Amino acid sequence: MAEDLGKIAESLIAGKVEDVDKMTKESLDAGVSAEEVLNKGLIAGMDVVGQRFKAGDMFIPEVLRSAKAMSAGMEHLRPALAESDTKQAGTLVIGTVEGDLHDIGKNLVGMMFEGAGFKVVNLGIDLKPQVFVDAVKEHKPQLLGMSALLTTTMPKMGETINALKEAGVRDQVKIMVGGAPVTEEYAKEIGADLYGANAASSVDKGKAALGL
Ligand code: B1M
Repeated sequence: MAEDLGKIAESLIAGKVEDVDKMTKESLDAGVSAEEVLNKGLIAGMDVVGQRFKAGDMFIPEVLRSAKAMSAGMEHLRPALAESDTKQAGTLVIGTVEGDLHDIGKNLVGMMFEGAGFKVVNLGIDLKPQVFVDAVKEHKPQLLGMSALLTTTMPKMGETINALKEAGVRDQVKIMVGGAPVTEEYAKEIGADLYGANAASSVDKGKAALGL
């Protein structure tokens, strides 16, 4: 079975969307857990894509195919990851900050929160601070999550927190930030309440912060 997960990773690296789609479903049907398919198949493949992209061995069109393959696989995991006995632990509003188009990690975090019984409002990508402010006013979430994958877009998280303060709604929510370049120290520096290193630990931290 480990071989099959390796094949999912290889197909993801090669950008074979249909193969990843099919093999992910087959693995789940064969009884492999969603967490294993995610970590040993999809994320393992995307880690390699990241390394090759950095090294200049892969280019944007190829990375986009791999991202599409990852999203196709994740859709099969959604029901398992979002399966929950707990109803309505609270509401999470989540989005990727302005200037940033990366959404795979943010979507994964959202799915995991769904699995923990949260109502999740996924705002999308490239979001101006005002969009987060409006969403807090509209949805009155207990948690607000911001994702940034680029060092150049990380400061937008701090700008958004300032916009929430100016709008007088900062104290209504716990703010969680995350994404590959974000650190615990950075989260503190910009005045976020919580830092999420990965999807699973983000859920644990979010629940603990709300006393759940
Ligand atoms: Co981009 N990209 N990319 N990219 N891309 C990175 C981030 C990069 C590290 C690649 C590299 O050089 N090694 C690099 C950033 C360098 C930096 O700033 N330090 C980079 C670059 C440079 C760029 C462009 C600038 C390239 C260019 O145009 N020259 C460009 C920018 C576009 C833009 O946003 N304006 C760009 C474009 C793209 C694509 C569009 C091609 C594609 C994104 C497609 C999509 O998302 N739909 C893409 C991809 C796929 C990547 C890599 C390869 C993979 C990201 C990913 O999905 N990882 C990435 C390399 C890497 O990260 N190693 C890279 C899998 C995902 C599950 O992990 O997103 O880290 P991740 O999420 C994790 C945690 O971070 C955390 O939990 C998740 C699950 O465990 N987490 C949170 C994330 N958000 C959270 C929020 C939370 C809590 C936890 O609370 C709210």
